[in-house]
Amino acid sequence: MNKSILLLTVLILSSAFVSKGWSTIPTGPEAETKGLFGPVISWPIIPIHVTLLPNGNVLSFGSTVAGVQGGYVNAVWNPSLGTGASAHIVTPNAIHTDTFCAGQTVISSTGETLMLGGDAKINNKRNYSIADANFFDHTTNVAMTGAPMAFKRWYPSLVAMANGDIVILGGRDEKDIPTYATTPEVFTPNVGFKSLTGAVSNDAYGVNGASWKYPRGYLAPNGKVFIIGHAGQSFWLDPAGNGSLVKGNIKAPNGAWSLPSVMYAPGKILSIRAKKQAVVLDLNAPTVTMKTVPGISSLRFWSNATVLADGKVFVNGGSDFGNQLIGVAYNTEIWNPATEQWTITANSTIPRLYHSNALLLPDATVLTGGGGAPGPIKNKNAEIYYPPYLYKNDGSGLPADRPTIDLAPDSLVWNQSFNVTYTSATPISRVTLVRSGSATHSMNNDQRFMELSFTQVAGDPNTVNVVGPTNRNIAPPGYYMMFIFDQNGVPSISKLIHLQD
Ligand SMILES: [Cu+2]
Repeated sequence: MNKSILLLTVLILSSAFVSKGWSTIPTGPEAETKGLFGPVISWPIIPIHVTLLPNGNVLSFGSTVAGVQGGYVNAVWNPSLGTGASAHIVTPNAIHTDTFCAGQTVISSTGETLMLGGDAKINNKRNYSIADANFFDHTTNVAMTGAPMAFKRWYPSLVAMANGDIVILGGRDEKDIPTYATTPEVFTPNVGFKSLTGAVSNDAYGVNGASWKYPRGYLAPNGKVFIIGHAGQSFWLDPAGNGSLVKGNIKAPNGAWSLPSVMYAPGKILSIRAKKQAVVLDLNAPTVTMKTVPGISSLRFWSNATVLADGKVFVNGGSDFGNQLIGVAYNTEIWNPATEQWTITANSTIPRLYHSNALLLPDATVLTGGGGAPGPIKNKNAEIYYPPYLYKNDGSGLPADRPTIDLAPDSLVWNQSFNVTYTSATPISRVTLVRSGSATHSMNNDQRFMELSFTQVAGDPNTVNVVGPTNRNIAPPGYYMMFIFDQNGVPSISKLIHLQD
């Protein structure tokens, strides 16, 4: 598309919204234990897919501005401009691909958001698959097309690897007489796609157990991809050469493709299963172990799980029946990895069901939003959740003073130590790193959390020396939010850091 036409379209689309100014942290009783949701925010589309971009903006896509299925536009929210309409822009998808129900992740080496697969309409019927590869550039807010994948994919998963490659799993290939993309592919930036013909499987990402629907794959400490199936069976995918796949030793309780799993610590996955069950899978030892932990409070089909700045896991949304307003979980809950216990937390205003989303933001809040297309309600809106760590521990319900990061590097290599200069009323108690997320369909397998060790710089009360990630299987290349915490456990706004070669 001609750039001047594009710019004009952007201006026209964005001028339809009126600014409401900056958001402020809401206050209220119990905020220090339950957190709070802010007011409902209008969104220019249904945010079916959301990604935190390298510049701290949030990309969303998946519906039209009318809230109808169809990823022909990309919406970009700039949180530093507040939550009003002027903080959003909408740009046309320049190559007219429908990215509805695609898979997406940020490519570390280019900063582009890779959007793979999606939807096609044939004879006025929707949900046919496409093999399109789109690249969204956050510096121009424009998506452009590249050479396609070998397979059409509707509902694929993308897994960022230690060398910067991206492994693509699953998705439906043909619709009328259904076939599935049972051959994984590897995308190498600036090179292209390679099919893993040695790792074809109907069990791991094909017809069996609906395993083709956004397979839950995670880069593990051993450098391979661990897949926890919706039906419980685990798999190991090694993308080396032509790829190979073996069954894992673990079979988890039956789950659902509408229930989330999250890598909340290096090599550790909290997985929500059917019947409110939860398990922790530990991939750190040569043999994976599984531990049953206390379950969630309700069934929560189409809930989302988000690792917070402090390593706790926030679960929001869902209902007792998939995409129905029956047993809606307005409440939320936080899982503490230290105690493995859940705490019921604040209520949202809006049900968050199918095609809803959650994403940790650089200011340690959580963007929750979307739902619909199809669904009982069309949620062209979002709500920001403010976790308990943002509040004073004195019962006042007031926001706590936050430490601030004054100076930290923009990028890091592995095994690097670096200084962070800060302002805080009390000494720093923790430094954490959370990988920027890409979420859709109750899945956000890009997010990962780690604690960083640090020492106070001698004679300098405002500088800590931090040791960055040492292991690229635990911290693959990409964009990360670094938070510092004060003695009260209050996190700073993060510094976005690019971990790269
Ligand atoms: Cu979908």
